[in-house]
Amino acid sequence: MRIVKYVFGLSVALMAMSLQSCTQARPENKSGHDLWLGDITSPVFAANKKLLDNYDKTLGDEGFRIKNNQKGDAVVYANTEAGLMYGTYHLKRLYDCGVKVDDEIVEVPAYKYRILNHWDNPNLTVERGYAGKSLWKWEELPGKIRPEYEEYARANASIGINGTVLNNVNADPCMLTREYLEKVKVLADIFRPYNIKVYLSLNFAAPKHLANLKTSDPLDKDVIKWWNDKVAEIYSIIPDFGGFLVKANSEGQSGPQDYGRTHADGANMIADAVKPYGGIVMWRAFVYAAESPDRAKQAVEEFKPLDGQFRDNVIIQIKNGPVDFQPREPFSPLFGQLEHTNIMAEMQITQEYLGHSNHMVYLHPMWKECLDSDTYQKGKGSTVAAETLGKVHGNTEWSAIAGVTNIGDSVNWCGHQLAQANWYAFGRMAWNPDLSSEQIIDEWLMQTFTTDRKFVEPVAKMMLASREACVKYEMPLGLHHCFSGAGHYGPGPWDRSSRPDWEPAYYHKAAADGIGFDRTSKTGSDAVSQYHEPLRSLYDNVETCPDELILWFHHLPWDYKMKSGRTLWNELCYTFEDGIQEARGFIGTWESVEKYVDPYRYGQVHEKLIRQAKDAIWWRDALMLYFQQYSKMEIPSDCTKPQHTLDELRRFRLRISNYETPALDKLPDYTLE
Ligand code: GCV
Repeated sequence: MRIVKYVFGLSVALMAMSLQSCTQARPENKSGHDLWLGDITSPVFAANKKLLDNYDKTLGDEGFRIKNNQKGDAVVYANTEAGLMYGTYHLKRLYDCGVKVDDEIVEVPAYKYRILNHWDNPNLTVERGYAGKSLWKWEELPGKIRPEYEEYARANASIGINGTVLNNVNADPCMLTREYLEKVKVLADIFRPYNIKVYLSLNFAAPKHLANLKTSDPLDKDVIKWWNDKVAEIYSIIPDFGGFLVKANSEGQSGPQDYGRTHADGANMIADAVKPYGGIVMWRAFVYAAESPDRAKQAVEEFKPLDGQFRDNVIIQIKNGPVDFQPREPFSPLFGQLEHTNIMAEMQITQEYLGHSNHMVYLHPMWKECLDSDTYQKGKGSTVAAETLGKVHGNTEWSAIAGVTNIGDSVNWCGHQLAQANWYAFGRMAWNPDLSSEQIIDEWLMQTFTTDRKFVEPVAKMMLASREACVKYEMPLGLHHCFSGAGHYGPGPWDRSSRPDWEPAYYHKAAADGIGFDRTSKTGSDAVSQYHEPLRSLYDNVETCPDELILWFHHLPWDYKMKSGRTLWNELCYTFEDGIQEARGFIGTWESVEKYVDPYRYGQVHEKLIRQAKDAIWWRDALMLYFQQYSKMEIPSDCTKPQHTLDELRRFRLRISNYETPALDKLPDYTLE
């Protein structure tokens, strides 16, 4: 038996049902378009929706206007059905949040392409997926259609998502076979009424794998022909196919460099193939080589020389930070280094490095920190948001943003009852990057639980604090990538790997003389020089570098005197301690709102918050006991006492794959007494 699934709260699920009934009953208007009427039983949907007779340029193809008519009823106006749909969802959101429409509302999405990236494999595993198996049941498609497919589309439409990449960037070539394209078509047909286009990740070596060509060289005429034919086939099956996402020459994936060609050669070949159909290519900048002395510099080193060589329908997809989705990274300097190339940001909604679906971490503050960061490329105001919106170089028609989803087939969709907030927040941010973290979490809580302020205020406060708490207990002061290689869950500062840049020691560089990665201009890797002034100097100078990134950019002695007056060692200990105490505090907050939540969701969240607080101590124990071997300093007596020895923690083995989150009872014993 299937338990009721909540999508951004039951209210949105109900909304979805209303939309379904209204889709079936849509009459034609005189302009030949359908009217989106809504459910007449709900006061909100009783409101009128009207397609505009004359195209209103301010609204474009997806925007809407809401105005009260003379009777005081709200009316949604738009140029398109998509606009009416988004307006209806917006009205529903206002209604659920108790907001009355007084003044006229005009909403237009900021980014043109608002895309989810699924890292789902054909065998139903999800790379870095912590919410069960893949939502896409490939073995059942195209014959059997699950109701979740349409529920997924509605949930996405309600927050403005208009594209989805269905499969993992570590792409199985089989996704491009006729057999799979017929399955993809079924999903595309279900998503189309919700204004969602389907995209696929491609395997660059597909011509070799699928057609036995001798090469996949992007300049080879047979290879070019193969891609052109394949793309024609795809569009004959899915006429509005969105295009491709590509991970090339990264972590073992094939790419143009295998044939002595550049990323531009590879991207352009695919871009030329999809261009006649209006398709795009999102080419990832996540590339790095094992032998490099500083992985954080590599995206700029690879892509800056190619600036201006990419076709206009290529968008370079850049992770928010220069390394890999750590709880805090400075923004990727590549956002400020290209002038004649379209760029987009890739955020990670799934919590690969933030406690998977065991930890409650509201991610919007992290993404907003990146989007609001100023690259200074063209002087003040060249923020990452402005760059990716195309406002800095005047290429707004290619503005795009991607989020690696946290969605699976788990009953609550995202593995943790509060993790849907991140899916929701990503969509809202893609629609409007100026929305505050406070507003988004307020909206989500009201739609998902209750509008009672006695619930919303404390829980919003807790969720707003959660990202910073996670930073404190996983990577204080910019200390990054100390994760266990086992699924990137929990600490493993001692871990070894087949590649140096997959080992924590490559990043923390703990030794008798201190800790941290020296990226300064004089003694370090000079990664600071990939940032424009005044950031370059700000980060380069240890006196001005912000504490939260100090060990990202500097290698400092254990007794270095911090701005607080404490030694670096003590500052690390007390930052961990703050993280531990904050995580413990979340449990009390949740207990204080028990009466507002149903027992099922209350219990699930409570259990996980307890584990989160225990994990915070585990992180502190592992890192500080390990570093103590070098610092020879003591953990201050007013900090939480370690509960395990270094040896015990080193012996602990978490046996999980990259496709799952650990069961709570498989984690090290900790007590919160
Ligand atoms: C899909 C990190 C993750 C990988 C992921 C990769 C990427 O390295 O650990 O699982 O692969 O990023 O973004 O391509």
